[in-house]
Amino acid sequence: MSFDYINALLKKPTTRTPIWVMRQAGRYLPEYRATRQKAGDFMSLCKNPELACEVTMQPMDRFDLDAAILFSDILTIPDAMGLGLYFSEGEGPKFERPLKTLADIEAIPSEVNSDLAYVFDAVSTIKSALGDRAPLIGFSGSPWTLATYMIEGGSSKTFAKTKAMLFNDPKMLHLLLDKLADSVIAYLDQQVQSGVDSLMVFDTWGGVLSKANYLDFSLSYMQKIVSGVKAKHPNTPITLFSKNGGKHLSEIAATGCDGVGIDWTVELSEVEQQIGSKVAIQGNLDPAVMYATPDIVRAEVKKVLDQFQGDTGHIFNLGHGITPDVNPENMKVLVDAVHEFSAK
Ligand code: 1CP
Repeated sequence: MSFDYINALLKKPTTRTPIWVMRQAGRYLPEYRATRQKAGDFMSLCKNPELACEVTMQPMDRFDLDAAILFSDILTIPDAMGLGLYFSEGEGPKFERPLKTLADIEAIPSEVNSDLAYVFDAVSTIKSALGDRAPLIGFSGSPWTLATYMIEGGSSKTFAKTKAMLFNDPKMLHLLLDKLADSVIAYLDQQVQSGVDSLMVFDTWGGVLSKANYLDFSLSYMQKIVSGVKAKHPNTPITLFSKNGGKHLSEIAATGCDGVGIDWTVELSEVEQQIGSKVAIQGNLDPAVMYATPDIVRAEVKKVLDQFQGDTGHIFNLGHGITPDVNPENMKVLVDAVHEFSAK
């Protein structure tokens, strides 16, 4: 099978610009909300391969998307490490036992695949449902982004505890990040063995670090992941996405990854000039455009497409996830506009 999404990642010819959307299976879809209700809570949905498959397929059935993404979460690894993940309504993820001491970090295992069998089962279930309709994207969080949740005990605005550890006891943080990198490598390896066609690493919080600390505490571990996974699966494309990482794109592109995700705070044309000869670029429509009228959505899509000069190597996406209060009709407008304007 030849897929535009995979071809674009490998900078091979495509029939048109492929598109998928971060959080394409999610709360903006009424059918997602119904399945989530049926599951009881969010983690029960993730842990049920049939239901995870059902929600993965919902946006594929509604829209002409060029890739599906495994329905799961980046916090499955910390959950499997025993931190006690739960989702409180409207408050996002929380951990019952956040990491506080060196002993806590020494105690966590560096490979948790045996407790993540539900993820690998979901991958094979989704692959059978997808058939050759579209490729399947597997993913994990970056070690730095996972560490912030594990140390803060949930979402954060200041990252106070994680940054205190970074400055007070960098060795301790490095120990955690190294263990997380090993567990991510094993996790992504098993996702590929279970059938995913490409991989993405979400570094949602890399952009809150200074340049030097970004390279030391975030990018170096993503580099370890790219090298570790490529050693086993040289032909599986890997995309790295550091939100707010616009100042580090050359360094990201030098890791040996195939694709670089960008948010909407950088100009696609400038990014293409900077790294477009080395890697494919994924992005970068402002997710807030999805609140505008259909005509404006189409016009904004055209602006993004017009910035990209090459024949291939662009994967259209929003610069971050689609938000829960977007009208699903606009998703159809978005996907169809990308295909219409980029058809060769
Ligand atoms: O209430 C609900 O139904 C839960 C909302 C939700 C959803 C739909 C969460 C909780 N996770 C997900 C699915 C999810 N998460 C996917 C599925 C596939 C798809 O894209 O369709 C993916 C890839 C993720 C990845 C994820 N989870 C990231 C990285 C990407 C990003 O958005 O930056 C992060 C940071 C998380 C943590 C998380 N899980 C859920 C929420 C609300 C959050 C964010 C919390 C925060 O802002 O700190």
